[in-house]
This record gives sequence, structure tokens and C-alpha cells, in this order.
Amino acid sequence: MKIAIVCYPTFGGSGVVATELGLALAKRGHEIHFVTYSQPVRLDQLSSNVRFHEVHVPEYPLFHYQPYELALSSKLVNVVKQFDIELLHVHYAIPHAYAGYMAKKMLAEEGINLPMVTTLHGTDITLVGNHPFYKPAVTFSINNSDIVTSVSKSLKEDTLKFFKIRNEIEVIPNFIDCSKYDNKAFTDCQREMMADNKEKIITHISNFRKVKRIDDVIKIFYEIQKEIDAKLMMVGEGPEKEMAEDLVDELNIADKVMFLGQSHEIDKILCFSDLFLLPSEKESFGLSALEAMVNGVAIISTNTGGLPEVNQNGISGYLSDVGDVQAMAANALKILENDETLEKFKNNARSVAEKFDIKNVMPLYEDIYQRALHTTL
Ligand code: GMT
Repeated sequence: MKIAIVCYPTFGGSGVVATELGLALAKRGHEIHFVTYSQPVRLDQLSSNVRFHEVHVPEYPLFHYQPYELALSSKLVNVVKQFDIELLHVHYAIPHAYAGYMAKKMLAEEGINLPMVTTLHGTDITLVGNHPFYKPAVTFSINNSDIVTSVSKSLKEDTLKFFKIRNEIEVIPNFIDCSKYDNKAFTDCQREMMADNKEKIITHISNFRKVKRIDDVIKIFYEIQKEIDAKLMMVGEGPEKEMAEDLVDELNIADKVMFLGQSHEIDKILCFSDLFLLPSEKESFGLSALEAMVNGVAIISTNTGGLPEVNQNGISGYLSDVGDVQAMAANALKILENDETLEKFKNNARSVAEKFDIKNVMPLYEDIYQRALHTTL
């Protein structure tokens, strides 16, 4: 099948899922065309059946805001016609589903049917899309997608709660390619470069936005390091980073916290991590937790949104209420204080991650694509 994928090309989870999905579909013989404003960060292998089409938005002094949606929908029309694209899969409703719908309508004028699948990822529903400024357009584009999927049951419930949705929402969870981690490619983890043998390594990865509650990450670690030898790896960049650095200084733990910036070596970092902290305010799924789990890292997270669908309380880690730093620190210590317990949680984390193996999830997407091909609005 010839499929166009629209996503954000940045480090956010929705772009990662879209890219990994496209690459996996290409491996199964589909022809994939990514259409976005720059090459997606995880897209490192362009080939004859994996293409990237850049959306340019020329600056024009009259415009205070450059019309990206317009450029994207025009680009989609051109790519669909040039490459005989059969299906459009947009990730993140804003503005992709809206631009996709416009492309669909323009193509319909020329007698071309382009079925559109929209995958909802989280903040397009829970934070941004729900704002009155966007709500009518988001509702409209969800209702006018041929098939809508959400990455967790919780996100489906939120969508139905916040918007007047008349079509079915199918839950297809995010996934991970477990086979990539089977051959022990990362046995040389170079853990010793990061910490002493006796120190436990705690990791947090995100885009350091307010919703991730970065201050809680630091506060949980502060409690942990009072009891055991430990280091904290902070991976990512974003608006809360400066605050986090200040808090680390204020708590006098700068010698135990490393800010590693945005990294392309996530698996390498996770392979030497013992525990992953994700104390988010909201999280539709928590792909970063799943990436940690497949690397055998135990999870301390909040119980918000889709996190309980990923992190199994008492098995792969523990869940606590948002903001309950003391409970999260106590649970972390329960796991870290005893090596046997830690080993058990690490192994469990890997086993739970296997439920989300791409082998199980890919057929669900292929099935909806087949169904979408037979729909016309
Ligand atoms: O929250 C982020 O870090 C980025 C955001 C995005 O849209 O890229 O992530 C959302 O989609 C991910 C992939 O489906 C989910 O794993 C994240 O939980 C979700 N983020 C939120 O709901 C806050």
C-alpha cells in the first residue's frame, strides 16, 4: 500500500510513534511517504520505499503567522497525485487532521478518494485541543476522519468526554520493537562512565514541559539519594530545564545529577539505568516509560491517563497520585534497596513491555488501513 504519514518531526512521542510505524510498515513492503516540515528525528534510513517530503512555508512580511496548514495540505495534494498515494495517516489532530481533511476535499474535486486515518496522541486532546480556540476545528476534523484511533483507553475516554464525537474511536496502543533488544546489542553499556558500581542510576527523559513535573523528578531523586548512593540522568531539553538546574543547585545535589541534553542514544542511556521516573501531570500513554521497560528498567510514575495501562503497579514499578513525591520516593526505595527486588522489577518491566511488541500492534494498523480503503465520506 502507498501511505502518506503526517507527524511532528521533533523529539515528542507522537513523532516517534509515527516514524517507527512508517519504518516498520516499509519493512513489510508498504511504500511510506513522510510529509512534514523537517526530517523526523528517528527517520535515519531513507530508501526507495521510505521517502520524506519537506513542507516549506515561505516567510511573507504581511503574515504575522505563516500558514503552515495551507502549505501542508497543498503539499499533500501534490504528493498524493505524484506518487498515487492510497491512504493518509495523520498523527496528532492539530493541525494535521484539519490539513488532511482539506487535502482530501481538494483531491475529491479531482475525483481522487483519499481515506484518512487520524491517530490521537494526548495533548492534542487533553491540553491544547480542548482549548475553546481550537475545539470546534478539532471536533470537526475528528468527526470527518474516516477512521480515528487513540493510543490508550484513557485517551479514548477523554476524547469522548471533552468533544462531541460521532464516530467510533479504536484503541491501538503504542508499541516497541522488542526484537531490537534481543541480541544484547548494548551489553557494553559503559555504565562505569556514569556511576560507581554501588550507585543506582535513575533516569528521566522528556521534553521538559510543565506537564512532565520536572520539579517532582528532582524532589523524588533528592529523597532517594538521602538513603542510597544514586545518580540522576536528566535527558532532554525544554522550558523547565533552567528551573530544574536551579533546583538541583538549591538542593545541593549538583554532583549527583547529570543533564545530558537531547540525545540520540536513548537506548544506550536506558541500558545502564535501574529506575525511570515519570511523575507527569498528564500522560495519554507514556512511550518513554515503555522504551525504558523494554530495556529492563523499573518505572516510578503517576497514575494519570494511560500510565496504568503501561506501568503495572507492583510488577513493572509503582503508580502514585500526581504530586505525591513522598510516595514515589518511598516506592523507588522499595525497589532499589534490595538487589533481588530490583532484578525482579527489571525483569518484569521487560516482560510487560513485550505485550506492546510491534508484532502484536502492526496487524491492528494494517487491519484499519484495509478498512479505510473501503470508506468514502
Ligand atoms: O508528551 C510528550 O512528550 C509529547 C507528546 C506528543 O504528542 O508527541 O506525547 C504524547 O504522545 C505520546 C505518543 O503517543 C504519548 O506516549 C504521551 O503520553 C503523550 N503525552 C501526553 O499525553 C502528555
